[in-house]
Amino acid sequence: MLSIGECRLDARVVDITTLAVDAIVNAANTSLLGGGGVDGAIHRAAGRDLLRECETLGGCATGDAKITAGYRLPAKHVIHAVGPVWGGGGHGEADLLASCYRRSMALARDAQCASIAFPAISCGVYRFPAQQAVRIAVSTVIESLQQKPGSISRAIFACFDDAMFRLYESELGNVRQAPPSKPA
Ligand code: AR6
Repeated sequence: MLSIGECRLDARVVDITTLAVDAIVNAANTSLLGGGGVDGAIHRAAGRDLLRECETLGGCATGDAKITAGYRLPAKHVIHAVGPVWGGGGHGEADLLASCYRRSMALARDAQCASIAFPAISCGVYRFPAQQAVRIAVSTVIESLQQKPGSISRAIFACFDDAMFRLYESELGNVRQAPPSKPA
């Protein structure tokens, strides 16, 4: 557990579709029309109405995100973020991944969410190296909280397996030991 201002951050091994938070983030693709991995699990759990709303959104650019209702999920909203496909690191992948977390935090704040849960965006089918992705996820969420704390008082990094959980725990531990300085 790490506290940044009024917000508590932690990592958990959990199926993100079971979390009763204000917003869960989906690792979507540019079509926003579903797929495998966490995207497939979210669409299955939310039901067809989620797909119907997604069909009205006109897709989403890589690095951006769009928000919908959560339908049959315990979460109130789904924030569909489109991570980059890893192509070796020379194609702006790190910036695009950071942008997903920044945009997701902004949409959650705009919707007055108090709690948000993230999967490890791009770390599955899109093959982003997990350790680097975890560093980007943690540092970008912290930066967003510091710059515009807004309504968010709880951020969860939902991990599908123990290996990913250990990476988040280690990164959150690094931040606890050397807290980032507040922006001026
Ligand atoms: N809860 C939490 N994490 C999960 C869950 C779950 N239920 N299921 C998988 N993960 P991926 P990507 C983890 O492949 O790499 C889809 O087809 C998983 O172990 O879901 O961004 C989309 O439509 C991994 O650590 O997303 C896109 O086409 C992480 O979530 C494409 O895959 C992300 O893995 C996006 O690929």
